[in-house]
Amino acid sequence: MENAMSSISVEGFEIVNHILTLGYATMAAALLFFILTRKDSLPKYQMSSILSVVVMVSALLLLYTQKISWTEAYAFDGNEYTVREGADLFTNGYRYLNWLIDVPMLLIQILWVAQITGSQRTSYMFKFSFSGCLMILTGYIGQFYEPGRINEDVTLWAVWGLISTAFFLHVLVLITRVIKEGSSKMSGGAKSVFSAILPLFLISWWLYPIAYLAPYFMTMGYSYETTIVSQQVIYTIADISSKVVYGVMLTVTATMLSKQEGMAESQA
Ligand code: RET
Repeated sequence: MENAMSSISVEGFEIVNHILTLGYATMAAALLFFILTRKDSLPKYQMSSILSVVVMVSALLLLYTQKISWTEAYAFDGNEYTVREGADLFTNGYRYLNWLIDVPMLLIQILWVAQITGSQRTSYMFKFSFSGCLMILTGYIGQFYEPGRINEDVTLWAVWGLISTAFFLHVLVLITRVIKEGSSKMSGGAKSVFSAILPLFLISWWLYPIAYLAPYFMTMGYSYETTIVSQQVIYTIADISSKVVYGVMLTVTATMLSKQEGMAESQA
């Protein structure tokens, strides 16, 4: 395990480096998009854009940290990349802590576009934050024991992963309800775009538990390199879809709703 864990080919190293850079560059570009398009919708929808801005700033900083953690963990030995003596190990731990901020924000921002208001909104905000945060915290504990780490413990890794999945299922039930309720109040283009958020959500959010499982492939004979490279690629695809594409779809829906509700071009 020691040896297998300490080397990565030039291609593998570069793919991770490039994909992490793509990740934070996308967040930076999207940050500008959400700031610049906020006023294209009526004030009652603008909280969705504001929360996207919060998510972008936190993800931008985290993915940058993640890239630095990657480049500092390995050194080129003229042939391949090996773990640098005395360096901090590369870790996904920062990601989990970033999700602690982003997950509640992403879940809550949709409530404004779905036009869920008053005490119903407060109740969803509480439930989303509760289950979202517990899903992340239990998964964070579990990832310390993933196969291939120094203190690997497959049982603990699986048990915490399953507890986290129970909270995840609760989140999925709630978000399905919110999207159905929201789209039932809409018509035309806004309804189509808003309804399409459900499949996007289901696919992109399931990628995270799949990435959590990636280290298990090592016990099935895949190399450390294949595992870690595929894990980082999956995380980046998931991050771009669950934060940026999702946020853009909410913005587009809000803009269309605002037009239908009589917001003139000149007001935008
Ligand atoms: C964990 C642990 C294993 C089981 C499950 C998980 C789910 C994670 C999810 C994360 C979503 C993160 C998002 C971040 C955006 O910034 C914690 C990996 C079910 C669904 C959307």
